[in-house]
Amino acid sequence: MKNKLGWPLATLAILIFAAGQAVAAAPIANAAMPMGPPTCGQSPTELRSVVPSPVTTPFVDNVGQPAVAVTDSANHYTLSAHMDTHSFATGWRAVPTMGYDAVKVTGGVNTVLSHMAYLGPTIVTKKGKPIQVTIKNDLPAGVDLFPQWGMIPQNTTVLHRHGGLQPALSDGTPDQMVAPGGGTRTNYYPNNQAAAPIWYHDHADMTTSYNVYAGLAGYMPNTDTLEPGFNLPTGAFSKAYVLQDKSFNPDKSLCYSHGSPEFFGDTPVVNGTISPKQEVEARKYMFTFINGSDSRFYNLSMKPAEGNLSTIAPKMTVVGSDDGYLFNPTPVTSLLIANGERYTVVVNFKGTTGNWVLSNDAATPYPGDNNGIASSGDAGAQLPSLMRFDVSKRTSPDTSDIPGRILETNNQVTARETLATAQLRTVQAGELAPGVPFLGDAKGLHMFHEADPPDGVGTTENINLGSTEAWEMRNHSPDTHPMHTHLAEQLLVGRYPVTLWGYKDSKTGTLVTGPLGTQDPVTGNAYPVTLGAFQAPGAWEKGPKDTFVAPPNMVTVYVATFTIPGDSVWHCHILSHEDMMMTTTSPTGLPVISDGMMRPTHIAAGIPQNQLPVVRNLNNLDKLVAVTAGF
Ligand SMILES: [Cu+2]
Repeated sequence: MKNKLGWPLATLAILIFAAGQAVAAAPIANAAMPMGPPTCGQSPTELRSVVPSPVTTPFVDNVGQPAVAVTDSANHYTLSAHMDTHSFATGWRAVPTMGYDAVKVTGGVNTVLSHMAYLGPTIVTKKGKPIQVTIKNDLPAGVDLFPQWGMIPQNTTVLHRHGGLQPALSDGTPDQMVAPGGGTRTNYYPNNQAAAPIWYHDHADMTTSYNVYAGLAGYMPNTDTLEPGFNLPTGAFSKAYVLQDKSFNPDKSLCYSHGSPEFFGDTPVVNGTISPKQEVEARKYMFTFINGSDSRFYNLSMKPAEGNLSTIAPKMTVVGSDDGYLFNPTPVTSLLIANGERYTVVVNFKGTTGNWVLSNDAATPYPGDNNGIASSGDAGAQLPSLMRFDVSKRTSPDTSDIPGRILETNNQVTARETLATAQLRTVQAGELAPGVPFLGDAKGLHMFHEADPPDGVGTTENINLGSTEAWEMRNHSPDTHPMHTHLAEQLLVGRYPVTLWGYKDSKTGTLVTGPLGTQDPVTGNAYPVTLGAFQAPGAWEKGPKDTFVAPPNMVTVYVATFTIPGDSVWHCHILSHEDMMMTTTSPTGLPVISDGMMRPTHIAAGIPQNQLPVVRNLNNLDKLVAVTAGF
């Protein structure tokens, strides 16, 4: 989206509807909320913080690692989603947040086993060892942490395990809501999958962005018996970092102003601490980066801190992504990580001295108008420095390694090899009005809730159980969207640039073509009319994944075999896009409600797919993606 919104009132009228029908748990507009100038963070029309957060000296506090979750019975955890208070920096008072505690419940009373006032404890799972996790919603109903938001949340919660291959009923889809005031739901995780940096986070219908911002997210890596053989850095030399951006009120409490339709904070927070530092020895470390931000992409690199004259920069090698290890670990000098993505990176500080800043130069919103690099033209605030690594001498030999190849159970078949049997499905992303993104199928853009206007099409992604599908995501919106599919390990096939879009005029039947934004005015449908040459994935994004960077003016193709029956979702992982919960954003001040970039999936045996062509190979994919058969 652009920083200035020009909302046609007719469009607003389409988008505004009663929260009663299919969305009973949706938050309600806070009529008492004053519509004056914002008291913190973003304004309705500015993605930069118009009221900057209080400043703090960076790189003072040490970054922590989340507590490790303790079971309350054999192979069972209970996570209590609760309100708490947390200090984001030394000298800052503890302010209201949400977190998950691992608890044991006896007679309705929680005994805290692993405490987290913000974020959640780390649950380490093992391949072949199933666990159950009960989510207990100890949030109070109707208590609003962020009045700037203009909505009164219901404080329902959903526990979603992102990247896990679990039964659909244990997945944590937006409709699997748990009521506040002590409601529970138990999810079963079979852990029949390779070692992977899985994470968990809230997925409540239309309030995911609110709940994750408040703190409802945690790390849940799966391990297997192959992993120790890779000889990567482990133990104290392996760390996980949840990267987030926040805004704060003058009183140091969290500000969530939800500018439209993205949120960009002006303060970097890693594992719940503002601009922290990490002491490291001059050796190899394995870092898992989790983008737990609402809307911000990060383009990570290591830059010398002020005064550091060392000329040997720490070397970054990507060894893993969302759902497992890369077959070919790949050195990078910078690494783009979009919302919901995880990358596991070995950083070698050997030979370096002094302090190094984990830096970021990603545009906000991404990709902006400077090829993804932050520029003065960005609508959102920039965060050039996230945290600092302070290098000291090695205290013991570094016997870890970066293997030339990593042989895992889920990384030896390439995306191209899967095309032999894959069937091609078309999906698309576009905007129905400027700044109002939606997802759709080959025919047009749709809303999530079945009864919703304007089309009420229900589920369009009906998938035959056991089949392999390549999805071509036609993104004719101005933003890059991180596209996430639940319950499937996917691989990136590649991308095609689009130079001309088009649609068939419903009255004349003729083909209308034009640049980005050219689309059927009624359905929002757009076909790629002119395609550039196929672009192979970056070496770092060839591993097992579940979330893909889908740039504008591109057809991004990713492939998966769907092995889990049931109902789930695919969506954009910009949390404000999947929620599309905007209030203070429209010039009229009216609430705008719709899960804009959320779509259902239905996976079952025996669904005929004769309409989906078999891809066979890359040459044929070129032809199929270029086909304008719809005209
Ligand atoms: Cu999006």
